[in-house]
Amino acid sequence: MHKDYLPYHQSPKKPDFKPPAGAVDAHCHVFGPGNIFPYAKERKYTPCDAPKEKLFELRDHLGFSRNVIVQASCHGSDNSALVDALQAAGNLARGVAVVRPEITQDELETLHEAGIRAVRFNFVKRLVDSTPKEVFQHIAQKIKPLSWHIVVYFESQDLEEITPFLKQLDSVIVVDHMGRPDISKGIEHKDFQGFIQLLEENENIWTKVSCPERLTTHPPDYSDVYPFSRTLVEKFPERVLWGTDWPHPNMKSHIPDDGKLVDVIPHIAPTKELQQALLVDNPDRLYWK
Ligand code: 0GY
Repeated sequence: MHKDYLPYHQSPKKPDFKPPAGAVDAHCHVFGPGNIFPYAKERKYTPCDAPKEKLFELRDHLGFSRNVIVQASCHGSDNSALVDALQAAGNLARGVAVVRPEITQDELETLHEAGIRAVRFNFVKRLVDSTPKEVFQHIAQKIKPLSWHIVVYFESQDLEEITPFLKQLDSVIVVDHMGRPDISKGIEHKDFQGFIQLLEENENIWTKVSCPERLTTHPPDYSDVYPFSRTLVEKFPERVLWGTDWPHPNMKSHIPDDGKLVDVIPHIAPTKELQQALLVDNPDRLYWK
């Protein structure tokens, strides 16, 4: 672990909000342990180990039933730690992998059997070297027979450049962390309105209303992010997912308390129906059917 790296919270509070039965934390990671699953040579950061046992403990502590574990850039395209966690979780977890364009159909089938249901395309420059769009297109074609979807991670200033590419992809696309809006600009700003328009015009595009801890301008109070998440939940109740983002790689401002993150949910999904869709029905449709 790098000396400036903030490890995850060691004793998160028990949330006041009780998630519905079957609730899914649809964005979290496992890291290492590095002595068994070494970090990738090309990584841009070295995290603290965050092994599967700790993730499953947190899931139970927070009152969740299931996880969607997302391959993070520090493990590159070696999905071994992720697959190991999926195998240990059985039906209680699904995964999002990062794959090389040379991957064979047999290797994809093996990942499917382990519980992988999507690939992730990462455009965030501080996390990965850039991948040509043709390479992503090639991968998008390869996963078609498996009916996987595509998770994309980018920052709001890149939305305009990426939009034509997103429109070419005809599978379901899930945008991480609401496309990382600049909260200080407010929800009326053209960037966030552009993101809403993208979802209005493309019914195959979903988003995760996650990461208030990264987006807020006054941590650890996340209330300035609520209007953004709530707008998306209310406008697109059937195309939103929620996740903790545990173990919160690359946080600089503070260490988030995962229990407090769960307590954000009723502020952004204020009715039982919206909570059921966000936490159970939507992830079920995408990952467990
Ligand atoms: C997240 C966010 C980050 C990191 C990664 O793949 C990753 O390394 O996704 C980040 O630093 O913003 O979703 O975990």
